[in-house]
Amino acid sequence: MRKPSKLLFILSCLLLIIFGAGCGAENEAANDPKLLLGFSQIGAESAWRIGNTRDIEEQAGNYDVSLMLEDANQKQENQIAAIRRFIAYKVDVIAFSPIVEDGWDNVLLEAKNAGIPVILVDRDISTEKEGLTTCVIGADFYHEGVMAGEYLIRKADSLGLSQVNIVEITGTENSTPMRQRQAGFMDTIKDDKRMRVLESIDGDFLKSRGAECMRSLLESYGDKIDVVYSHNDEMTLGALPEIEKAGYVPGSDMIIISIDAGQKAIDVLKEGRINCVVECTPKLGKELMETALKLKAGESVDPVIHPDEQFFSDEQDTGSIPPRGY
Ligand code: GZL
Repeated sequence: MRKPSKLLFILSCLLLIIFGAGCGAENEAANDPKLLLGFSQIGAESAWRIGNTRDIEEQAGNYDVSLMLEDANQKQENQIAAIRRFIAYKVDVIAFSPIVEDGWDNVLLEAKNAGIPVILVDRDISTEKEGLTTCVIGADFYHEGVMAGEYLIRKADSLGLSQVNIVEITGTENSTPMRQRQAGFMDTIKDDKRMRVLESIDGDFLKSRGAECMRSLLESYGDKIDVVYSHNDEMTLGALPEIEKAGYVPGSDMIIISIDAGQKAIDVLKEGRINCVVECTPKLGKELMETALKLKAGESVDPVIHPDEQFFSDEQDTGSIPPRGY
C-alpha cells in the first residue's frame, strides 16, 4: 500500500490545528458573552410587570446579552440579596426596578466598590449619596399624573360639574410611580375649586387590594364619589366589580381614571366602563440593553431616559386603539 506523502500528513496536521483552534474560539465565544447583565425584577404583581419582564427577556435575546433575571416576589430584601449575588458573580452591569425608593445605599455602595455600574429600570431611588447609579430608564410618572388631572378638568367642564368628589387608590407606598402620579395629579387639580379629594388609600398596585380599597371607600362615601383615580390598571380592574355590586355604573355614575394601558383596561375603556387610561409602557428592554452595552464599552449614558407615552380616553375613537401587547 502506498505510504501517504509527507506533504499530505503535514497539511492534515495544519487543518486539525486550525479547526481545533476555531472550535476553541467558538466555544470561548459561546462561554464569554458580550455582556453579562444581572437584573432584579420586583415580581409579577400586574400585567404591566409581566409585560416588562417579557420585554427585557426578549430584548436580551435580540442583543445577545446574557441575562441573569431574579424575581424578588415583591420583597425589597430579596432584591438586595439578588444584587449581592450579582456582585459575587462579577456581572458586567447590574439593573433593577426598586420596589420602593429608600433603603438601597449600602448594597449600591457595595456594587460601586466592586466597580459594577448600576442601571435603575422603571422606578427610581431616593439617596443623599452621589454616584450610586448611572441612570434611570422609566416613565415620567409625574407627567402621567398631570395628564390624568388635565383629563378630569376637561371632563368636569364637559359635564358641567360644580363639585367633583375624588377618591384615590394609590400604588405601593413610597414607590416612585405612587409618589409622582399622586403629585402630578394633585398639583394639576389643586387650583380648581370644584375638586375635592375625599380619601387616598394604598392599593399596592394589586388587583385584590384595589377591590378591598374600593369596598372601603364605597362604605365610607357611597354615592358621594364622583371620580376614582387609580394608579394602575390592576387596582382599577379590581375596583370595577365592587362599584357595580354597589349598584353604580362605572364610567357614567363615576368617572374612572387609570394608568398603565394594558389590553384589559383598554378593552374596558372601549366598553365605556373606564373613561381615561394613561399609558405607562413596560417596553423598556431595548433601552436597557443599549444602555448596558454602552456602559460595558465605557461610554457615557444619559442620566434619565423617558420612553414616549400615549393617552387614551372617551374623548377619542377608542375603537381604533391597536392591540397593546401586555
Ligand atoms: C410603573 C410600574 C408600576 C405599574 C404597575 O412603571 O412601576 O408597577 O404602573 C406595576 O402596574 O405594578
